[in-house]
Amino acid sequence: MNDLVLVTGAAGRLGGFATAALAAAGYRLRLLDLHEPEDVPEGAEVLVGTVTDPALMDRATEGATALLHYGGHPRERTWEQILEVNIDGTRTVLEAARHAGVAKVYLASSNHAAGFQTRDRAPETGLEPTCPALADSYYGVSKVTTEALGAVYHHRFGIDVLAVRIGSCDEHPADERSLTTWFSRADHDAMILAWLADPTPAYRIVWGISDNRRGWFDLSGTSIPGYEPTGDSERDLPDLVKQFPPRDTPSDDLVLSRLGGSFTTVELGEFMP
Ligand code: 15L
Repeated sequence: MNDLVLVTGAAGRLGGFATAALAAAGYRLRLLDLHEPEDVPEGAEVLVGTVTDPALMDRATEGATALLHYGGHPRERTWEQILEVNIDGTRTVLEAARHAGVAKVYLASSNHAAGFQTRDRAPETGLEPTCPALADSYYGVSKVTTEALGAVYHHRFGIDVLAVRIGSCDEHPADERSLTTWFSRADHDAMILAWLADPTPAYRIVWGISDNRRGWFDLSGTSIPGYEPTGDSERDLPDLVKQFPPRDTPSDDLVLSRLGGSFTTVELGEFMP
């Protein structure tokens, strides 16, 4: 395969998942992060630096047909940090993509763009991926902004943009909430590969959440041809299920009833490890 894919945040967990999946599928890769990723597939090019650097982003996007943008702070930080890296950095990435003619851009949004959505107010058919953004933190605001920037760059310049409201993409989640928001690595990888193979440019916001029995999300129209989530935390995470068996009635604990969990209760701007 000759397509060159740029992955920002390649040294992080999700960037690492994407890198491995893309390498296995035969894509040529360019990886960018603040430091070199631990596992660099043979032949992949590595760039070390920040997504806030326009010159580096121009260099990074040159010749790329697609880019997956995971770079940025992964949890709550001060407003200044979020503004510089997650918000302004994302604009810099999209601007470079536009200049370089990158056709497809995947944006790692997050459930925290809508973290104040609650289970009891979700429709019977589940909360839709395009439900109103109710950010739960400065981090959540940056994800709303990421989605908004993606819309601008799709509608103005025709870039195919997929914004994924990712739940909890962790191979070994440890808390009860993750049984609801879990996104299996297999589903994460399958979504990327199906999206890359879809030739029709669109602007889409989708859930990055598996088909969990405990979920309260509408996963019916994933809108990516060839992708259907197959993970189910109840089946795939038996140890966690043993620790947190199903409840007869849903908990009204804020961390469990609000989509964003502990992000809705942490002090605004406080460092979340
Ligand atoms: C996120 O957006 C974070 O990046 C990740 O670390 C998890 O906290 C996840 O959300 C989640 O809500 O579980």
